[in-house]
Amino acid sequence: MNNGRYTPKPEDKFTFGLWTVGNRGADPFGTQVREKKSPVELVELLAEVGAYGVNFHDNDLVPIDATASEREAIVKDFKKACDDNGIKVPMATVNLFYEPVFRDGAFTANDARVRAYAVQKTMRAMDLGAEFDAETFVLWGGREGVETDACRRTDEAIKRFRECLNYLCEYNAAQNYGYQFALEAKPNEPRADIYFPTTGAYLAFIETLEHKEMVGVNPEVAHEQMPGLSMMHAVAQAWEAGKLFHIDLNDQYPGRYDQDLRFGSVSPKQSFWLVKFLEDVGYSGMRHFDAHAYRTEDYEGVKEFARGCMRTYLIFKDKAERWNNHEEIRSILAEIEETNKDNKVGKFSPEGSQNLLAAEFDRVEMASKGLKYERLDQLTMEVLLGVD
Ligand code: DIG
Ligand code: MN
Ligand code: MN
Repeated sequence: MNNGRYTPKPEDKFTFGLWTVGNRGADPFGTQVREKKSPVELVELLAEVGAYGVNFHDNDLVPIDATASEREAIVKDFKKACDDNGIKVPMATVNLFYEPVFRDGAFTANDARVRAYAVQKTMRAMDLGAEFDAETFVLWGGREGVETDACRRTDEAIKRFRECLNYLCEYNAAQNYGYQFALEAKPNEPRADIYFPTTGAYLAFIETLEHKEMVGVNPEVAHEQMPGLSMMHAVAQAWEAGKLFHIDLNDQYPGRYDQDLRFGSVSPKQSFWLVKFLEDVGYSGMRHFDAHAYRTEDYEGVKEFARGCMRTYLIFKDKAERWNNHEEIRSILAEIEETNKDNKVGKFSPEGSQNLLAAEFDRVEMASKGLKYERLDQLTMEVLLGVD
């Protein structure tokens, strides 16, 4: 198994959240099955499996009721553990979803005090991340939503969310932290409906912000696949808009609760297209696995889970290279490109539009030739299945 070819290296930039390898296996129908590990022990585990970095919510590292001196000691110990193990902290985030105070939302809550507290908590989480030189700040609005739309007008919720983000962007500038904010969408769970349910919804919202240049997205595989969408298409749109600031990799059966399964363990073909896209465009950000091991596992199983995430990514990266260099695939792609060379619509001009209006198109001839996509997809499957 370990022939070295798919062994993670720092340049792969594989990261995990403390909450992922530290997940103790509780679910809505059962209590924890794994003992609690400290942040220092989790950093040691990540170093052992070959990860590049670790991420945290504020309270994954510093308990919400910690005193200033306790916070100081925790930060000191964690910094030492990261330094001793060569583990970076590329991303930080804030937990605005666990405490009862956020039961009606955080930035969109009806109680203005809750909104103010959520902004305060986020600023403090930004301060904490900055102590570790984190460059990306993820915001997942897990509680920003409703069970009943009787509670508030949706456009009012959007305005409140914008007000808090504009404020936090100003704080980022005032503190000279240089964070890129990455907004993470999810359609539902824990709320019956979460505002901004998809990455596309966030891309539209970002354009309405005062400091939109500071704000991008953090698409998650499971969250796009829950409603049956294509994760790669969401990522491609974010990339094309210059807004792919981070990514959460895992896997998911469409139409089910958020499963956060090991990367590539459910939908290898979709995972392959995603890895191929990221590698083809030269995405230089973190490959963050926001996933956790099965409830059946002990910590040796958790390590296998983490190794499996990274190994599968590297296997698909290798398959993408084979696909790009496959002779017959290249020849079919070249044929396809032939029909894309001329007759471009291009930029509008009055004269050009008159020419286009006068142009003759033989739509029967254009529809007459097969496009060889069956062969192209079969060859893709054979690359994936290792028979080619
Ligand atoms: C859930 O997918 C969310 C939270 O775990 C966290 O806020 C974010 C960070 O990647 N993902
Ligand atoms: Mn998730
Ligand atoms: Mn996530």
